[in-house]
Amino acid sequence: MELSPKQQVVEILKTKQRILLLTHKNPDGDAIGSILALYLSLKKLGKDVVAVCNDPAPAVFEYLPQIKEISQNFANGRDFVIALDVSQVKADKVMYKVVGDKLNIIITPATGNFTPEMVTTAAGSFNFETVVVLDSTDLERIGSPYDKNPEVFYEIPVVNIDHHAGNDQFGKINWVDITATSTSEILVSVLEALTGDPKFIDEDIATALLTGIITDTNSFQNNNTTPKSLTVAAQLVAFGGRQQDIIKYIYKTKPLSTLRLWGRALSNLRDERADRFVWTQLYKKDYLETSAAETESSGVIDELLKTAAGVDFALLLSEKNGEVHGSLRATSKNTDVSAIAKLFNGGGHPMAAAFQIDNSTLEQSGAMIIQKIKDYQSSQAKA
Ligand SMILES: [Mn+2]
Repeated sequence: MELSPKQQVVEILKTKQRILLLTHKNPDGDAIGSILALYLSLKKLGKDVVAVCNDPAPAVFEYLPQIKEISQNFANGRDFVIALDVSQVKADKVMYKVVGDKLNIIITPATGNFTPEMVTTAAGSFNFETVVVLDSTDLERIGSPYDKNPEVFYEIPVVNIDHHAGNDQFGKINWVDITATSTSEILVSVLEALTGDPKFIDEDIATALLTGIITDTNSFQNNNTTPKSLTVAAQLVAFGGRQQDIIKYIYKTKPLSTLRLWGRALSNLRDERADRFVWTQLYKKDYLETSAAETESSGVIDELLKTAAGVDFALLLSEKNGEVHGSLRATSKNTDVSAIAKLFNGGGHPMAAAFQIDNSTLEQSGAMIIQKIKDYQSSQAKA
């Protein structure tokens, strides 16, 4: 009988010893929570595990234990090969000795002599036996760990664990559960099946998993919140998950740079009442002058702009990485903002969507974007 994806995931995690964990770039709470929880769990099971993310975790997640263990590259996971050309001179014996700070590899020739020109070095194969990719719809979203080492994804089996509907099933094993609120929620059942021990999840693992569930449901406020996610969250609190820490650090305190940046977003707010939306913009200089990171604008639309009364949706335009990024949030279920994102080749859900204009600035494309949306809104009003 064929194993289910869940059984296959459990089987591979049980049998493999050297495991690489990856998640998507610009990590959010679920990316950070799921990779850290699986990292801590596999360590606890005695595995050799390395966790890598393209970007460091945003400062807000500092309350998570061992967050610094997530590194930005996995160069260490590769063998280093010293190769000796034996076409002329054959080797008889090879031994090594550590002398002070040096590892000496001693090769005794059968006849003749070896010379330095016969030695070359090369990168060997990866030490990992499997790679687990968390919360990422496709391999490109991983960023540089994938871009710089694409061969690793052909050489060893890839396990894909995700909850996004658009996941392109890039793994050898794909566990994509679109009914789960978060990758962290899926991991709770992975860990149960892997360890068979209901007490395995300790306070630190529970706090990481709870971070993923709380952030992906926006503290159980989003309409993707399911009865199951509430049950799982309650379990994690029972296991010692520090829910109050999560709420305090993520929702109740903000760096001053974030407050300054949000202040700019609010003071730039424009009211397009006739076309039933509000919008604002953040220039590159707004980030620089407030010392805010590009990720710090992400909450302003959900926490403030979306609360605007008397409109269908809110739009935030921001200059990031040489691109103009647009985030859209509907204020009611009667509006589908993914249709607006599609005007600019973006996408998302009816309540939350996004798009991106590559190689552009607000000065170049801001007016065009607003005009196109106004035209769309008035055509909808007539229809
Ligand atoms: Mn997620």
